[in-house]
Amino acid sequence: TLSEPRTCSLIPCPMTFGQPFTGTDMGPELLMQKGLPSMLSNLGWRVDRVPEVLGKSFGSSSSSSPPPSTSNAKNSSLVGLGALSLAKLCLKKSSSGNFPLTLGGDHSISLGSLAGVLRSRPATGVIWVDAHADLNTPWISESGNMHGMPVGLLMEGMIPEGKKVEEVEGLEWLGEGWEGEEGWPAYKDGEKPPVLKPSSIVYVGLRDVDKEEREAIKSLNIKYYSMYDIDRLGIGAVMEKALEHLLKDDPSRPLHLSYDIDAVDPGQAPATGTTVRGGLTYREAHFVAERIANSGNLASADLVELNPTLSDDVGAEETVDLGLQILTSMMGKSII
Ligand code: Z70
Ligand code: MN
Ligand code: MN
Ligand code: MN
Repeated sequence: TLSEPRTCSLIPCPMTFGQPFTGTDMGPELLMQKGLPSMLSNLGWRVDRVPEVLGKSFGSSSSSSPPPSTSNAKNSSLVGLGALSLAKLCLKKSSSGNFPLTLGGDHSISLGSLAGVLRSRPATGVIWVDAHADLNTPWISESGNMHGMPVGLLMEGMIPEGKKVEEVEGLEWLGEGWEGEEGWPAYKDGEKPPVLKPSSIVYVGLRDVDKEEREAIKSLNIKYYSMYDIDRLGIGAVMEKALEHLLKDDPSRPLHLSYDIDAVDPGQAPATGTTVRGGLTYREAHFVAERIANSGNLASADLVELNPTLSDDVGAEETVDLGLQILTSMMGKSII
């Protein structure tokens, strides 16, 4: 007899405040309109449609501008509030055994999705598919854009001596002294705030990494497969090595896939905020998702940085369609 259908919690999170462009909030609606829920049901998933995380009162990028920044973490109160809302949802949905699938929005939201799944499943390993390392912190970022910080803010060893992540406005919920609120309780009975170990992440697709990020990747010995490595080894060998790195000590470890559409070559994915030439081909982009799905370990995921306003209509449609195909691939669609 077939196993029970699993439940995918589809979570639209149209955040834009982690980067400079409007339009990044249109991703979730376009993916939903194009039929993502029924595509997932056709793959055998029960679909739990979660209402949009940020809500209309959140401050849409078109109608209001965010308060001025007080540190080198631009819009940190809004980014932090959005990430906390998403963290609560991901904590709740993953705790009840669901697969939280977050639709961005810019990549700052992964601070929330990752914090949420790490809190309920601390053993989670992460595959970060991106042109960028997103390993900055407010203390080293050259841009101050928080979509470049979701990994850095959660990574053990990235917060400088004498600094604390909870001192960043909006990120109080990541500090040991957090008093707790509905959906995101205080840390007690020895529980520590969610944190990611350097050995628990693998990068795939890197090709635009800042100097301080590069130094941190080397000094923390973080596993990465850049576009150079993909050219040298082929995407097949890269994915075997990436999975081996994360699963060698615990073959049943849950995995989180954070997929930034800018990992894909701008020829296939032009509608995103930061295009970098020389990215994943159309097939490589699919294969990454297919191979991770095939591991049987994938337990949560994000797809981020679609921005249909940053290209012509054809490019926007191609990018959204590619996003849908990557999503169905990671959720188990196979070619044959
Ligand atoms: C740079 C920064 C980034 C995405 C750009 C770029 C980060 N390292 N991430 N586009 N998706 O500003 O921190
Ligand atoms: Mn990114
Ligand atoms: Mn990126
Ligand atoms: Mn730079």
